[in-house]
Order: sequence, then structure tokens, then C-alpha cells
Amino acid sequence: MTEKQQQLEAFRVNDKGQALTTNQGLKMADDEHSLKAGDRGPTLLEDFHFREKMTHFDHERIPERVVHARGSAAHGVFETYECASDITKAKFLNGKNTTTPVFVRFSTVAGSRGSADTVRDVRGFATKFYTEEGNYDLVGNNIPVFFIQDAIKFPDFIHSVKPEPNNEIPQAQSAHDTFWDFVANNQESAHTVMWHLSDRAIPRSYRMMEGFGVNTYRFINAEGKAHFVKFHWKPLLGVKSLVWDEAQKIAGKDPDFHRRDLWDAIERGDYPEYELGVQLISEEDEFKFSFDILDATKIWPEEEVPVRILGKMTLNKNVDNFFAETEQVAFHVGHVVPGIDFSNDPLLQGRLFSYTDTQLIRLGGPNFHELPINRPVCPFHNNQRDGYGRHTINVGQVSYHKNSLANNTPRPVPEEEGGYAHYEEKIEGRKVRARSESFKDHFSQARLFWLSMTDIEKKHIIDAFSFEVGKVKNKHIRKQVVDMFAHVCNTLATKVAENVGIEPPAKVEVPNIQQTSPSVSQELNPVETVKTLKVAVLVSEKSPQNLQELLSIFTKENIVVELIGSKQGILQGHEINQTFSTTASVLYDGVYLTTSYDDTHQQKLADHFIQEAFDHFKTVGYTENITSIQQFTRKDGVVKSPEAFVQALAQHRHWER
Ligand code: HDD
Repeated sequence: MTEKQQQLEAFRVNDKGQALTTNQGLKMADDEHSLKAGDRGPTLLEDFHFREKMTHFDHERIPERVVHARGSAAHGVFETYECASDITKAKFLNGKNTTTPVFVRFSTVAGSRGSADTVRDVRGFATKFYTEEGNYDLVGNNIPVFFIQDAIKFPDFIHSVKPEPNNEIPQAQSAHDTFWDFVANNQESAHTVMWHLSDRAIPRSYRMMEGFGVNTYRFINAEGKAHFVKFHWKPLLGVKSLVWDEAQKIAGKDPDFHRRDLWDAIERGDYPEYELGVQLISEEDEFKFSFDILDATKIWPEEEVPVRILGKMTLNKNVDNFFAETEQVAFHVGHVVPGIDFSNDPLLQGRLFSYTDTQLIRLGGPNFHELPINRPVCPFHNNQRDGYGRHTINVGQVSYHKNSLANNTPRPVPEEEGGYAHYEEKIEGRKVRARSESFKDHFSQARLFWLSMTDIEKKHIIDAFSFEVGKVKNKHIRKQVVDMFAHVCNTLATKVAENVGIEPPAKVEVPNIQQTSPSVSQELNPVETVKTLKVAVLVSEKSPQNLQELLSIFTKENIVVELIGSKQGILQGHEINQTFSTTASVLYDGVYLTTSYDDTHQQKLADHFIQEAFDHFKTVGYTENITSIQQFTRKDGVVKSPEAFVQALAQHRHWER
């Protein structure tokens, strides 16, 4: 058990088997009837039990997060592969095999708490490291760049992507006028929009997406030497995505798709794993790049600045209580430890204000650090006192510094002994409301990203543009968007223009980008594994008698299998988990057919199941000489044995169809 789990254990309460009491501990004889003046009479004010129960219920909700409201979280542990003391003195990154408990919350950005998981959106990837030096929060996303450069524009950007204020439509979607109006009028968004329209924005699973710190931070080692740093999480299962049609259907069939996937994987013991890596640029090299390294709309191409892998995080425990843990966890980019500091990235600087500020309203006051999930595992002492919901009973008469009554304690700790001291960066300049000239190139990296895509990735981006801009009602905005993205690629913009019924853009000059950055392409960096992919096996009484043999070929490879039939029950000793009405093809990574169905309606449903898997480029396998499959055979990824199926499944999608 990690230190954090031990700490949480003290707060866990199991109500099972206990007597029902009020919050004052009074056992109650009845919990079903309010106290009334006569059987049919009015309820009495003296019914303290009714009042307490109802009052608590009436106050059960807290404001949802203004962004990233929809999320899901898990506990785990981070372990270093090597000692990184040459670059940072942060103790949790020093030493080999150093372990630190973590809590990670994944999220979508735009939707409300109850919105669907598989919408097109950036995903949040926030990690709290409970280190011995205090909590360190790495609050990142699954896309390495951001829509804006300066935090003062964050409220504008978020207002534009959230449901429109007059009618609160649409939920959890960027495909509407205000978002695209913002994009067209704030062209710094170009690069991130390209990522947002790529497959990155519809991940297959939280377990199969990268994480990025996005902003530029600083690492400082014990000698005081500093590097600029960008953080990366790389999933061991590789980066995989849904296809758009599938994502939309899942939003209806199983709006909890990602949440369920994460939960189920951890319950099965298929613990999600991610490697932590850093890109480093020394202080001397700050100005050696064609982009400004403080600009959050820019990546540091991995080919130019390689990622150094420091360790691995494993998520191995689900929460016990969603509200107490997932909902109440409070992340903040300003929660740092010695060895980690900030850069002057103007987006990061604004974030440093916003996170604590938002917790004050969301968690109802300044004592949210005392909530079990937010407590550091090391002791904390200062002279802060009182406020709503204060738990700590600070004893003694002193709550100020300096003092002699408590021998001048709690005392500041010198830097040499582990006290946090900010990096002494030299700053000069005028006070201005302005943006540096070096932040003004908005299209070079948008084009770099585009040129780095494979053909199928490019097609998906064009399709996504056509969908999103096609949903924009205002023709002028459509035109502006098309004209804007002509600066990335004229062919792209022209195709979108055609699809959305707008005149093609005038030819404009595109940035002179020759190179590509293959590391940004998912397709060029496949991790071909079938581990934990989910397969539907279609069965009936007519299935061959060797079901067990087939299933063990799959389970040996750690494939997750569900049996689908026309009705539930037991077949050859195995439970038929789902029927065509309780599940859907879109919820699986591949389909294996062992039977045809006598009932024509059931056969129709089975055909639809296969057709959808086929249309979504998934692996389809079959054992029998089944006539219904014949239309698909000899197509890529449609295979006739379980062994061939496993092999084809590792590719995940068969785009060549
Ligand atoms: Fe933020 C939440 C990630 C820019 C203001 N942000 C939030 C969460 C993630 C991010 C993952 C959810 C944390 C959780 O699970 O509780 N945010 C990012 C990234 C950004 C970014 C990677 C760009 C580099 N954010 C950003 C800016 C501002 C904020 C520029 C404001 C100046 N973000 C917030 C917030 C939230 C938040 C309003 C809402 C809930 C919360 O903080 O706890 O303060």
C-alpha cells in the first residue's frame, strides 16, 4: 500500500452492516416516514431526521469545473528508471526505482459533467504526484499545443467553445458558429485546431493517448543549473483512436465509454502504463529555434529536441468514491517541488492564478487542501487558520511569524535544506500589454503538422473540417475559416471549401516548411499490440463445439472477449455476455463470427454488426463457411482463423479497404 493509500484508509468508511443513524450518531427507528400530525396530516417541523436528510440532499451538488467538468480518475504509482539529478533536484525524480504515489484525472474540456466521453475534444491528463517534498501537479492535455498564447484570452476561447449562451446548444462540441468564429478571428489557434481535427481528439481509450505538459517549465539541478523543459506521457499501449462515425455512435450507445474502459481495465488488472519523458533546452539555447520556446502554440519537434524517458507510471487502483476523490481533487500548475519552476510562457503565468481561484468557488473555501484526496503525504505547517470546513485543530497560541512564543516556528527552511526558492531569472523590460514579435508566426507549425500526416490522417482532417465547418450556419464564418486554413495548405482549404459550399480561397503564400516531424503522426508510430483490445465473438447454438479453444487463443493474448448472441444464457459452459440489443459493434475493436442465425431478424442484426465493424476498418474474423461473410472476404483485415485474426487485430485498423 502506498503512503497515500495508507493516509486515505483513515478516511474510508464502510456503511455496510451498520445501524442507520443521523449525522449526530443517533440511531433511528424509521427512515421511510416523515413525522406527521396524524396518518394523513401535515409533516411536523420538529422532524429533525427529515430536515437533516433533506437539507443534506438539497446541498449535495457543487459547481462543476468550468472546464474539464467531465472526467474520470485512478490511483497509481510512478517509478523512476534512472536518476535525473543531473537535470533536476526534484527528489521524486532522483535515484533509480524511486516510487511516488499518484492520482490521475482524465477529462474532456468543453462538455458538462454528464456529457458523452467520445466527443471531439482535447482530453485533460492531470497527474498529482504525492511526493515527500509536497504535492507536484502536472496538469496537461493529450494534445501538445494550445489554442491561445496568452491566458487573458482563456475566458473568450472557452466561451466560444462552450454551448452558445442564448440556447445552450450544442453540448460538448466545437462544431458550431461561435467556436469557429473565435478560430477565424484569433489565428494563433491554427496549429491546435489542426490537432483538434485530427484523430488525437477522438482517442480510443484514456489508456491509449499521450499526455503533454504543453507549457514550458524549468528544471533546476542541485548546482542551480536550469533547463527549459516540456513534459510528455507516452502510453505503453501506443496511441490509438476511434473513427468519427464510431465516436458519434458510441456517444449514444455508451456515453461512459472511456470511463468504463479505464475502470474495467483496472478492475481486470490490466493496469494502464505511461512513460514520463522530458524535452530539455538549456538556458543558453533559448533563442536558437525558429519558434519561441515560450509560445504554447508551438511544439518542440522531437526530431530536434529528443524526449528523454525518466520513468513509468502505472494506474493500479480505482477510486472508492467518485465524489470524494475524482470530483474533489484539486489540481494546480503552481503545486511544484524544489527542482521544478516556471517559465515566462504567458499562458502558464495566467494558469498560475486561475487554478486555486477556481477551487475556492468549486470546493467552497480555502481549506480544500485538507480534503483527503488533496492532502500531501508529508506534514504541512504554516500560520494559515480558519475558513469554511477547517479540519485541522492547530494547537497553541501562535499563528503568526515572526514570533518568540513558539521559538519563531514554523520556520522557513533554507534552500540548501530543501526549502523552495524561486529561480532567480533576470528580468528587464517595460510594462506593456503586448505580444512579442516572436509569437506572431501562426502557420508554420500548423503546416508542419499537416505535412507530417499520412494520407489517411490527412483525409480524416479534411473530413473533420468538412463536418465542423459544415455545421457552421453563418456563411461568412465558413469563408473566413477556409481562407485562414489556405495559409496551412491550399489543397486542404480548397477541398473543405468544396465540401461546405464556399468559393475556394484565393491562393495565398504558405510558410516555407520543407521538413516534417514524423513523431506527431499516430500512423507512423504504431505500437502493434492486441493487449486489452476488446473483441466481440458472435455465437449461437450452431457455433462449432470448440468455443473454449477459440476463446483461449484470444485470452492468451490478453484480448478482452465478450460473447454476443441472440439471447443471453450459457453456451458450451460460457456465459453469453450480450445480445444484439444490449451491445453494439462500435464498442469493440474487432468482431469474430462463429455462426449464422436461423432467425432472419437476428441474422440482420448480425449482418449490421459485421458491416459496421467493416466500415470502421476493424478486423473481422470467421471460422465457418458462413455465407453472410462472403461479401467481405478477400478484403484487408477480414480473415479466416483465430490466429490470423489476432495478427490482423494488432494493426487495429485496416485503412486500405
Ligand atoms: Fe486548465 C482545469 C489542462 C490552460 C484554467 N486544465 C484543467 C484541467 C486540465 C487542464 C487537465 C482539469 C484538471 C482536473 O482534472 O481537475 N489547462 C490545461 C492545459 C492548458 C490549460 C494543458 C494549456 C496549457 N487552464 C488553462 C488556462 C487557464 C486554465 C490558460 C486559465 C487561465 N483549467 C483552468 C481552470 C480549471 C482548469 C479554470 C477548471 C477546473 C480546475 O481548473 O480545477 O482553473
